[in-house]
Amino acid sequence: MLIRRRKPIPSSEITDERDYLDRRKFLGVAGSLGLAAAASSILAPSLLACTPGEGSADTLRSTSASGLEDTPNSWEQITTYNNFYEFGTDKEDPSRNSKEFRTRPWTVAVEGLVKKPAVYNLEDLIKPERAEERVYRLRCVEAWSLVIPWLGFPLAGMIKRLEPLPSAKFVEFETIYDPKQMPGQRREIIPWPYREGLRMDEAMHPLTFMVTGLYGKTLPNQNGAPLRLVVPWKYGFKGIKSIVKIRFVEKQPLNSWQQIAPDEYGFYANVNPEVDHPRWSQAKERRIGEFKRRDTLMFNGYADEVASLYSGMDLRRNF
Ligand SMILES: Nc1nc2c(c(=O)[nH]1)N[C@H]1C(S)=C(S)[C@@H](COP(=O)(O)O)O[C@H]1N2
Ligand SMILES: [Mo]
Repeated sequence: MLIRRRKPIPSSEITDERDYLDRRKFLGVAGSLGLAAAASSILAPSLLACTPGEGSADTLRSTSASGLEDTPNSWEQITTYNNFYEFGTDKEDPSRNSKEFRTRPWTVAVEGLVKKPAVYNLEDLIKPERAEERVYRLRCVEAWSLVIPWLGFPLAGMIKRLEPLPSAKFVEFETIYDPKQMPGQRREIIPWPYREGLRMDEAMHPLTFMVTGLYGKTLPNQNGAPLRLVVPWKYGFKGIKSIVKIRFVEKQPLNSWQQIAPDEYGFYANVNPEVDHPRWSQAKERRIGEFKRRDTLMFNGYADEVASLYSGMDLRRNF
């Protein structure tokens, strides 16, 4: 699971990545916030390379609190070491098998306890959102981690526009089911389609992010194009990819991994070094590209921002 084969890095990608890091260094801390706000359109993320912008106080707080001290992993690492079982279970499978995956046209069905249910064209759904960059740590339940410069927008704004009813206590997400395009779905690896869920206050938290890009570019298919969720204080499996359905519900939904192995995977899946997976410790992790293991941090290092969501809850029971 931790074996990583090194492949030659295409020169086009080296250039992009170095440009990106240089830009950050040159602009300093404020600069990367400028960069964060510079994407004037999610659908044309390349614009962000040349358009300066100003960062809001919001971006500033959440970005600086959320991983700027970490050096992002390389484009190569982020796009070839993936979990996306729809395209196979080996880490290299998603990058190999998702090349032809069609992400346009793309619709997202909004259903359930909400005032504006509809099948939205992706473009219409995300058009009102302002793109920004967030450098987040991703901690996989398999005890490895990556640092990823995502491009996207907070889920909260989108939810507000959709106007959930007061009875909506949770939000559920589904990945596309398309075995013709997704070889993994031709086998019963897990019950398809992949499902995830969040409590409404988790979904509305300012760190919770809908992702449409990576390193200032359009999201590669293997990372969950065209639209995926990222919840940085939770194990990576909460970050459902290639979303086609968002449903507002009253009762706590069942997520795929919980459905498969309820003793091993819970609904909350908050990163917690003190609660071991039944088959391995969660106390440490290996950052991809490093040899020495790091300590895993409570809530993946985002405790200051999110611990209050769980005050009074027994996090050993609600794992
Ligand atoms: N639809 C779907 N979403 C998924 C997965 C998956 O297999 N299918 N794997 C999850 C897991 S276990 C992790 S760690 C992250 C990995 O995201 P990345 O490949 O972009 O780093 O995606 C999550 N989202
Ligand atoms: Mo994971």
